[in-house]
Amino acid sequence: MPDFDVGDAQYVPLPRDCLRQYQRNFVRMQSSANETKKLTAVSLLPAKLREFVEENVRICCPSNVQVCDGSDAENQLLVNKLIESGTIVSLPKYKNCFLARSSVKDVARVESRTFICTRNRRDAVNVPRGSALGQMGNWMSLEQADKAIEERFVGCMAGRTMYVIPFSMGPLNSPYSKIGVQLTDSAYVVCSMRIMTRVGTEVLEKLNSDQDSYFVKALHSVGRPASGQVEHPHWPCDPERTLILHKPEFDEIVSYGSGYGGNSLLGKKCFALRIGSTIARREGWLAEHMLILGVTDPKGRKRYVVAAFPSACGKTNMAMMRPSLPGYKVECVGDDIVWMRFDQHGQLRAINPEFGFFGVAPGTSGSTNPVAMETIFENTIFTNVAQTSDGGVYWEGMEDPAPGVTVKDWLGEPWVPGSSTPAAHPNSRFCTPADQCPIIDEHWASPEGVPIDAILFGGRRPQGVPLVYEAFDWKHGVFIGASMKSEATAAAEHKGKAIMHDPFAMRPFFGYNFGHYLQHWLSMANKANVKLPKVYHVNWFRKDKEGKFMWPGYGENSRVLDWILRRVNDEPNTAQVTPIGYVPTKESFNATGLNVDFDGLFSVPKEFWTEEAKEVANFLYEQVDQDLPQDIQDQIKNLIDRLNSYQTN
Ligand code: OXD
Ligand code: MN
Repeated sequence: MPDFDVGDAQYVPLPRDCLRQYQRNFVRMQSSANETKKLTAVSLLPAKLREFVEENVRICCPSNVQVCDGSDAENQLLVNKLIESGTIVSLPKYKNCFLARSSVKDVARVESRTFICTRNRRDAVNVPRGSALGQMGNWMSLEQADKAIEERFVGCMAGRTMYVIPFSMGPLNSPYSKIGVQLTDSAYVVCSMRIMTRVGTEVLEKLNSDQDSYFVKALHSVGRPASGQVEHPHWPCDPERTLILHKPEFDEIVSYGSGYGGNSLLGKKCFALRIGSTIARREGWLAEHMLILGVTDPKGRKRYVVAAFPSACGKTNMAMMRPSLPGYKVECVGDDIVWMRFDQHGQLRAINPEFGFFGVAPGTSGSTNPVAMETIFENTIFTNVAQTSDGGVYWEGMEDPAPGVTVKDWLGEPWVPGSSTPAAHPNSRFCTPADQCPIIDEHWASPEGVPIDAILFGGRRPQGVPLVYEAFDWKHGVFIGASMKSEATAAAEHKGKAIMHDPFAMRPFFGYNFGHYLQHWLSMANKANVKLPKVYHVNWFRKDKEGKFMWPGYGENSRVLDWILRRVNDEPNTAQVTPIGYVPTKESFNATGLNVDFDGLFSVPKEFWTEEAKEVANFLYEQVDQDLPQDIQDQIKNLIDRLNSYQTN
């Protein structure tokens, strides 16, 4: 049984002249190629790419095909078109910034409609024990996927332009990078992909020069409701039939029905994480949901760390941190995704495969993330934030608008401070070029990546979890990643604040069976002569008995980085052993000038952890069952044993 019944959704009737229309297009493509001999003429595309385009033109029946060259001129034409159609409005308060309002039914990633499609279910997802429901991804058979695609895509682009977006994940000159081509009928997606990835003719040139012209195939349509009723003409979508499919065996992505974020900007979650993790497994590296930052201490020693937090848990804030500790400097390499591998010297190296930031807007302010506020008011597409009458944007957390300035909420309705509904949607976003970040690291686009010395895992844990602790070794670190949990956020369709398991912050992004993924992480230790980085768990969100946050967070998190650097630099007397890992000694953690409850922040309550260990063990045994690696089973046992003999005072 597939995880989702694609059902007998009505077929969208094939426009009668679809095939004829395709033939006309084809003739036009040929003649335009002859006239211009442009790299972007369909008939001059590398053979495999041309085949991919033509096959989908035949299915989707667009009235036009445009191969994107990534130029400013092309972008300007698309922006004009989007303004004309009412999809975006210009924000004259800033330079080259725009606001889009999506359909209310298309505001976040839809995890329940996201599938990994393989011949064998067990290749794609962990197979839970008994009748338990799988929590880490959904599987669909290849046959079901093909049926679902046919039901949705035939004729779906009639009357629209099909854009062909050649893009690179990672710098074009990096051996770690990969090329993708996205076909889409959304100009908004083209403009956003141009911010988030490296788009253009250089990618086509690379494809042309490569022997096998390898690229990941990504097909996207905002769709067309079967009823024919497009509810929100400025933002066509088909929420009833939205599907996001991945076929790792073919390195293919097919996304239908949504124009929003990770559902439609296919370089990001679909390619860089889901398909990326399957490629990484094949090739022996890691594709992860992590930020990358460089941190320099007062002695001028620089280290790079990566950190995995679930969506909307502050990765962007951390990646752009302004350290409160004097003499420290943080520089940003990336805020969401990392591709990393051990080099020939055994050093773990990472690249940021993205080119922009797709950050959550609400909560971003001069006090929480001043660097982001210096980054995002140029060349940015905002989506679902509120709009001010002086041509700017507004969201929760931002300074109140100046007197006399009025606000329209994300739905375009008048809004005043203190209203019962939010001004901006909780998952509203800014899409902004990374190189505008004033603290972008000088090596952020280095083809060889940056050397990584520490891996952090973290989540929103109101109870029981210390501010920071260190794994005893690599295997224990992998177990800590597997045990990650966090309060649900607005980045996907979940409601409320339930604490959810989110192993490695990858729960929505695994491209293959989580048990195999654990084995892959464990196998890094078997590579010859590798320098395994230290692994940490951090939690900025612990609350006291009154429900108040115990840690100020943001720039003060530099104190945690300071301790991590001491550990990485092998400073003596910096750690004490607890059953869950090493926590800082009081002397080694710089809390000078802060009024915090050190003992409370670092306590490891026996009762809480005994429950936690049981719950994590149940989760892992139930979810991963036969594929749970022996090393992880041993880690569970070791933790329980350590807790049993734990004496608290
Ligand atoms: C994101 C997410 O958009 O994780 O980065 O949802
Ligand atoms: Mn993310």
